[in-house]
Amino acid sequence: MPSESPENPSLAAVSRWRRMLLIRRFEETVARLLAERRLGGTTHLCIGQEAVAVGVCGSMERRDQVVSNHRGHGHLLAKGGDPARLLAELAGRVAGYCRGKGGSQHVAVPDIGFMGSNGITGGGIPIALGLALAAKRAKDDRVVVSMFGDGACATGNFHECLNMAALWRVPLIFCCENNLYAMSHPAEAGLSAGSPTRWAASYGDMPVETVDGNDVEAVRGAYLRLAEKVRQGGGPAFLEALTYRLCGHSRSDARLYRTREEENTWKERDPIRRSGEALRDQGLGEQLEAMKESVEEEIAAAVAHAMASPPGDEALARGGLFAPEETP
Ligand SMILES: Cc1ncc(C[n+]2csc(CCOP(=O)(O)OP(=O)(O)O)c2C)c(N)n1
Repeated sequence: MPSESPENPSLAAVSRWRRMLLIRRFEETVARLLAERRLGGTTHLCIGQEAVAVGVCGSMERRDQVVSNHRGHGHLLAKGGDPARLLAELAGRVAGYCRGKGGSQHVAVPDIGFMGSNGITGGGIPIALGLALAAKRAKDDRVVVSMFGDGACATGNFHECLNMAALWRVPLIFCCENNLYAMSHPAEAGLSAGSPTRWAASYGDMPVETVDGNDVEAVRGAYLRLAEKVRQGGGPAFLEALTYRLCGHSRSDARLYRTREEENTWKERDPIRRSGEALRDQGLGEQLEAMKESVEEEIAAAVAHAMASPPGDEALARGGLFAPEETP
């Protein structure tokens, strides 16, 4: 994969396209493995929302930290995660990032600044606030990002944390992936302010941007603008990315709350297709074809690696529950 270099913006854009495709194929593979009962439980896929993951998490510095939500596979992979270790985690195998004990909803990779997915709607927001306060106290120029959906904006956590972040002026970017629904509940019926940004703008003088969340370059641009302000000590910022989940909320969702026509309108705006068309217009079609093949290979290798790893045993399940006692 070409490295992202400011001297070669086209290659960097191709690299972002590849990361989005990797996330899409990863999620499709998870859906298939669930259907084949090779994975257990359920999971929440981010098909259609890849441009937000890559535009935000893929634009963060390695030392920056992100706290994710229940729809977090794309966030982790965009932050530099390895699909093989994430898939092993989902499958409950010891080769997983948390030795298979975290699964989809509680996977964390602090080494790359992925500070955890979270099964509680809005549950990651206070964790991100705490990390941002720690960053401020440490006086480093780390930025923390909190990823959540429109549904999370109706929680107490959201409002308490926006208030405190504005008061304490911590280096935190609130990123709302507004995919128009919280499970089956339309965002317009759940947010009395009409939009999350109207609320956000009322907390201190927080800079707020709304961006087309299906345009990876636009998301990246908006994120970088806000990150610069935040890193320079300007206090928190708020980014709303308008997007759409092209799949069901979770495994058992028959999507009765929305029409197929609406879905088709959003399929036309598929972020991977859009970005691919723009890159082909720039004469980069050949590179994209090569990337497609390498993504298929990477995913096949991830499945082989994950499934070859053994599941944890009872000793593993009982271990790591308590911090080691400190000797005085
Ligand atoms: C406190 C809490 N209430 C309810 C749920 C059940 N639940 C799981 S996902 C979800 C919807 C979240 O919607 P949103 O924040 O918009 O994210 P999206 O699923 O659209 O990505 C709900 C209500 C939960 N996990 N936690």
